[in-house]
Amino acid sequence: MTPYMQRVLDEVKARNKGEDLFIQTVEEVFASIEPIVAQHPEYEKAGLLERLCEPDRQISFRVTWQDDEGNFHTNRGFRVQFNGAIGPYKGGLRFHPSVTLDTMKFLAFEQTFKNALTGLPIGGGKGGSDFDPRGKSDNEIMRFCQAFMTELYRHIGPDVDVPAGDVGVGAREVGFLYGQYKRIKATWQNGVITGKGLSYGGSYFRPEATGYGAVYYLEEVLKHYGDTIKGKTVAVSGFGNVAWGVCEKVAELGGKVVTISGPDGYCYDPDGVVTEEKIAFLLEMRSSGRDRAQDYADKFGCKFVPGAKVWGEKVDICMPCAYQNEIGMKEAEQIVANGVEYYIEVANMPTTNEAIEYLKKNVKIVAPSKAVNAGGVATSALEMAQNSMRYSWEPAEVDEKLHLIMKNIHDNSAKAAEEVGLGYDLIAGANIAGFKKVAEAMLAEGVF
Ligand code: 2IT
Repeated sequence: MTPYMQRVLDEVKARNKGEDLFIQTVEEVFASIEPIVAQHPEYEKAGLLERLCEPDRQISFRVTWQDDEGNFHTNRGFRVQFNGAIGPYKGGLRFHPSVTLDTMKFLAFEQTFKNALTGLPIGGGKGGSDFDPRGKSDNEIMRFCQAFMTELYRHIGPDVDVPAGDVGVGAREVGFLYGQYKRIKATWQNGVITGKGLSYGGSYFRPEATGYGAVYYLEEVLKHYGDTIKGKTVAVSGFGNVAWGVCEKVAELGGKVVTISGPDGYCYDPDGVVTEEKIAFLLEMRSSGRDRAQDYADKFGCKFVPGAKVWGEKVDICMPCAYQNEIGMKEAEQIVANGVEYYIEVANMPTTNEAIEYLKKNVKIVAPSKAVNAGGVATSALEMAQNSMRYSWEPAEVDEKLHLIMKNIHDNSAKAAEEVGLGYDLIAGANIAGFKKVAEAMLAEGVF
């Protein structure tokens, strides 16, 4: 790390004490961009890294809602608008009891580089709440979403900040959130949230986009090694929107996902999550609000291991689709011992920095989530484009665009690492390519 980078990192640590997730992402990005920062003394003159590591603004607000018994509950809501250099802030909303400002900042920082990588004009933001959707009725979810949007609406807009879903926020929640925004503003402003239903301005393939995009990216990686997905076994964690899309696309291409998981444990299905019935059941599990993986094992009669993670199973490819830091050293060692070749992150920051370093040395290739899962937000940007045009592309057109975007993300990342002599390093490449674009825009726009 250059002395300038070290100084900024020290400042970041001092200023964000206790925000370990955020510091982890800054360290991860800094570890990759050194060769570029070293080549550009103008970054230091313009105080660029200092500005890059401080959110443009972070909003925290009270959300009070009423449950079905008439009791009132208060949660905390957030929106972090991290970097708007290349476009309106864009990023999902996460509803999960573990959400803190730290969670929002790490996700918004990641989002800044991810969004830059898509090649589309979107800045980085993230939001959410420590609300726990588990076990809540539809009406409770609706009242919470309405209360949340009653504050959030004043901070967003089609040219300002465009939220979407993330963990705990799917089609149902987006509908309630958007309905409340429209009620308050009394205008259509249909770019204002993405992941909308097809009947009110959503895009084809947005629900599938994160999972499909991840598999399109995986295909490019396999191509690099002269390999294909046919006949490969894949371990996936989680069973939400992202895992679902991965299962479906992997099956379509002749591979099979053999694990899914939830907070209660994991399922091992040697026949694969490949049939239409099994894939559709994942959606039912998500909409049931039970947050329970065992339902799959009960239904399809396969192995369920309570309280454990999927990473002890022997597979060819690992694609973590659940949650941050679910893979530490212990899991990484299992993965290596099982002879896994391709470690493809899908969830945001699923791997600790220590485990990443170890995996990089011991598996064929590690691909970073900010590139692999960028198909979700990229398709959100396609939704914004269609909304602005008052037009809707056919499903095949959207899928083709998503496919091309994922190929470009892979190729641009590979090239960015190659150019600084790092070879086929997809982590460094993604960080460098994303950073270069944001840095160029920040320099061009002057210091503010
Ligand atoms: O992490 C992510 O990229 C998302 N949750 C999707 C963000 C978006 O705006 O579609």
